[in-house]
Amino acid sequence: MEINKVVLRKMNLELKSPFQTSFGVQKERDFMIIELHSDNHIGYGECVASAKPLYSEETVGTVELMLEEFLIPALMNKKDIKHPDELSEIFKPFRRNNMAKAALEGAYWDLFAKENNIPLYKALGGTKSEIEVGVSIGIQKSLEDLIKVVEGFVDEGYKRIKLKIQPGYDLDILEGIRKQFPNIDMMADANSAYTLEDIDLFKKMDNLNLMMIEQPLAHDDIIDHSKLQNEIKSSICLDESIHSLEDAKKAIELESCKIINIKIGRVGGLTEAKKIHNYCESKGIPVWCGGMLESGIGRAHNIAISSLPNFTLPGDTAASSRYWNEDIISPEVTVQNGTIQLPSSAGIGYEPNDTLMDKYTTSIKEVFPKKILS
Ligand code: OSB
Ligand code: MG
Repeated sequence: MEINKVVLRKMNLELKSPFQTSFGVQKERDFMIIELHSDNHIGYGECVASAKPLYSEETVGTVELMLEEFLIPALMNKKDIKHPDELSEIFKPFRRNNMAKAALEGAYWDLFAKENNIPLYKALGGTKSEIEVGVSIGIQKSLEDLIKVVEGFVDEGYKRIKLKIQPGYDLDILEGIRKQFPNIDMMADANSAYTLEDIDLFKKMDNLNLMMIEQPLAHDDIIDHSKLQNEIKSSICLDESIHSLEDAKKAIELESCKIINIKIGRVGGLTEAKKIHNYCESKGIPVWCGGMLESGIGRAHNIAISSLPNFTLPGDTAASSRYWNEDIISPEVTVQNGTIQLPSSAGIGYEPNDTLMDKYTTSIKEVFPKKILS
């Protein structure tokens, strides 16, 4: 598979409504798209790093540097690649920077699937023809506002509602929603806002029939999560703490969680995501695919990986219309009765719209072949 051009685009999309978590408010999404060009096809990858290092240490700026100085040269210098699973080995000497690695690997997977004329989900070993999806709802000004937002998404058919929580906006809010919606599948996501001192708060949440509590404690912890999991009935799901198969193995061994949220960017790519999926399957740990407020390109990769059999819980891969006034792909991602149909065309299965891509591109550069300007 001959790659003859690599293009990096910085892009900006405005969210339909601000998204507030315990680590900040996002009104717009800055992200990067990688294009890998062959003679006949373009493979697309989205980098999920944000403008600021609040969810993880990576940013749009750090991924640009990593890609240009290390990852793209390493890929282009490797001549005899037969399968995209080899990319994670090529990138392994470079520590961390998982979102940068995942973006480039994702573009390669898309190109590989297109060259072989198969849908990406089949190239990954996916077995489902549709996936179930939930929605992640940011912190609102009041319980009344939140009830209205939840109602809208429940009416749209989403299979599970995730509520962001933070100290001072937690138990009362969850109780209020549970009272209003006694039968919905619901969960909470704290994005690391609590410590073990809050253990009584989590014990009280045991009465609310939550599907799980996502990442209650520190972003880099699995020890305190194990202590907490031991003390509460609700399942803990780890997000921020899991960066690799090794992390997943250790968290499961320590009983730090009963569920894992797999994000392709956080774990360094689709190949590592598959490995975590397979390991969790062997241990009876259900997984689901998290989201990072992706554009349609990143969303398409999330949909593809969610077709693997142990993605048994609804993911955060909501419809394009949940985030954007116009998404950059056609068709847009649509959700019917809380499900998304896997696209059947080759690669990611959604075509980036050139006009909209250009409209939301803030800068673009060809990084291979390197142009020497004298
Ligand atoms: O913790 O899952 C998270 C968005 C940005 C960063 C972290 C998270 C999230 C979400 C939204 O919860 C997921 C989505 O709808 O894309
Ligand atoms: Mg999360």
